[in-house]
Amino acid sequence: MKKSALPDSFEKARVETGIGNMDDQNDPVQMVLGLKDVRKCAHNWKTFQSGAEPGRIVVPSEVAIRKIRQIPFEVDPPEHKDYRSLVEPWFKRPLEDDYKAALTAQIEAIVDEMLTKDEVEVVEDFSLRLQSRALTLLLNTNYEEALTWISWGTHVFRSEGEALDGSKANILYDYIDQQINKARKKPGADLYSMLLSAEVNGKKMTHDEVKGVMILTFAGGRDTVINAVTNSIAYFAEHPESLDKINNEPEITGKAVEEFIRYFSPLTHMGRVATQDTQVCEHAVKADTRISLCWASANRDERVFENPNEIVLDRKTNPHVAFGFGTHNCLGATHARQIMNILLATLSKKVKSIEIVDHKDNIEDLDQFKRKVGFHSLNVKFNVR
Ligand code: EMZ
Repeated sequence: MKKSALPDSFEKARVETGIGNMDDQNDPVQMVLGLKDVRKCAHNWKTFQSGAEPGRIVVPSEVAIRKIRQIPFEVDPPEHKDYRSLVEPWFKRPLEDDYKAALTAQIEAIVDEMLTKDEVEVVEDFSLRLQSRALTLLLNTNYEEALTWISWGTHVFRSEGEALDGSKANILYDYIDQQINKARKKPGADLYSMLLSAEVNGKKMTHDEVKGVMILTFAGGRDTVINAVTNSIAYFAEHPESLDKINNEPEITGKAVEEFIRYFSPLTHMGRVATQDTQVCEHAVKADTRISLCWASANRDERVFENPNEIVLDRKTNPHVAFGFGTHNCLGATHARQIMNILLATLSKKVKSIEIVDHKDNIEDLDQFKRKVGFHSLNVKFNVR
């Protein structure tokens, strides 16, 4: 098997029952595996809520390390909409020309730097730095802040080998407190200041509400973006003809981005809490228990995708749910797509081939399922075009 392959761990369960079961810190999860069922449950926010105890809809649950509600992600309609419409225009800024130009400059610089090295460890030296620097654009904050964020490593709530790490989470929370207080004293053009000056339903947001938006911004797009970027590099290493194809047919770049994101599905699943006794795929779901919407499985659903386990760069119809589905679809998707678009364009323009020297897989433990999500480390050599 190719090193860049991410096998579908859910096929058997999806085909046989449509449901997978996992225990998570004694709060079990029934995983919904088929695309149609995932969509149906995502749509049904009254029965499957996001506004449960903070941290509980995340799998693994973050209730032990987080008391603050992430906003708008852990809020249900109708309040959800008030927050979402406030932050939405800000998170669409990646479509603006200035933003694109700045992001392109960042990505070209880091690719150029990689081309001068004998060997690169992609996760730390490339993806983490790229993600952190790009985040300064999303927050509209100083470029130097990226150095602090890089020092936190690839996940803000987890350290290597540990599921969840409360003391690590506290570093993020303290940092955000400080930044909010700074912005309150001296407002600027950054996201903190925008949130502090905004009103939701005629009221200023509280410190903890601003903090909730910021925690989501830092946590939601961290390991997900890092895995997407790293997995792209691994794929190109083993499919150099894809670099040529995108270079020769740049118009397919957008399609290739969607296909990578479908195949990688950087966020395996997201939970919901049932508000009443109900059923999914003829399985009973009791009130106050959890289900998860398994994007990674849905994106390999053989009833929807032809050759689901293959990357087809210019796949025609691609109704993937890697960014979620319905009211809560990913707020950071515009930024993530822009990163991937520019990354693919830059690599295909500048890089001829990539050699994998060494690698260590990152396998997510989902109880009865083990899923490769990317790499703990990936050593490569970039060759200039
Ligand atoms: C949460 C989640 C959001 C969670 C869209 O995903 O991402 C996870 O990586 C975080 O741990 O807190 O933000």
